[in-house]
Amino acid sequence: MGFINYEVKGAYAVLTINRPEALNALNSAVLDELNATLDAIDLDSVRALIVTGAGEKSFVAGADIGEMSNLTKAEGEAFGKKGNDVFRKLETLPIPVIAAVNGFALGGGCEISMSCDIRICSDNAVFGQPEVGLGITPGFGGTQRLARLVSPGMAKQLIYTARNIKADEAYRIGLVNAVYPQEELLPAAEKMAAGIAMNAPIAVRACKKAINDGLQVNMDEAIVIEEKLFGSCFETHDQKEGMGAFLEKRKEKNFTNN
Ligand code: CO8
Repeated sequence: MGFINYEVKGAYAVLTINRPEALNALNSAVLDELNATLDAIDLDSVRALIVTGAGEKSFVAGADIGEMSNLTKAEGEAFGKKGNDVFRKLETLPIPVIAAVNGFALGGGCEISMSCDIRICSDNAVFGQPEVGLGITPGFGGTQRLARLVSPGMAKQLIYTARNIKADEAYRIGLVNAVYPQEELLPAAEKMAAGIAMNAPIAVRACKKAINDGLQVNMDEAIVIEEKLFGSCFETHDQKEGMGAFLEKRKEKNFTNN
């Protein structure tokens, strides 16, 4: 282990991709370690996750171009699957994930941020899908998630032109929710994570699942997904605690994820 730092801070955790000598580019070893770190998260105690990059220059500058440069077609497809499997694990992690994008988020870096539930960034952040300039397509979900997050036309423009965009444009097109000075980014992410962690985890997780699963189907099916998850919250400790606290005019709540 050495490419991923993982620190639990009370009810949330901070996962830092740590390969600063290559601007945190994702090679196979980084992806393997990221995968193992996600598997090891204690979901009984951690209620939100922040993903960021080491240093003040780069979040993740993409997949490792050196490692990819001599791949065969089959190896290229396998490398794409490797990244997609890890990113999908991140996307479907039961707890909310906040990407604190602290600089370059290019190619696989933009793609990993899009696998998170929420993106906020520093004012020096740069987003882009430069792959067509390298002779490949985005391969870690970029063609799919960018088109779902911003308009399909904007996604196509960014991907076909391989043009990088700065933080203010990423904010304008809805790719990030907020932009902060570098030194305020992590504190803002931690404040958001702590705020999420104060709410009933059972309900927060059900909301994540309802939104993610519901977006994949038509509205008739989507509202049934919501109904079932809504119903699943009842008779739980957290539902009784949340409603009990309101009825008793009590501020403190003891949510247990049960
Ligand atoms: N891969 C490998 N090494 C990298 C990468 C990368 N993506 N990005 C930066 N580095 C390395 C540089 O080679 C350099 O190493 P060294 O010091 O040994 O020469 C070091 O990081 C510092 O980088 P620079 O000197 O280039 O720093 P600059 O400040 O001059 O430039 C940039 C910063 C603009 C971010 C520049 O490094 C750059 O353009 N990087 C590449 C960005 C890019 O094209 N990313 C997309 C890669 S493709 C991709 O992500 C596809 C994902 C899907 C894969 C699917 C597989 C099939």
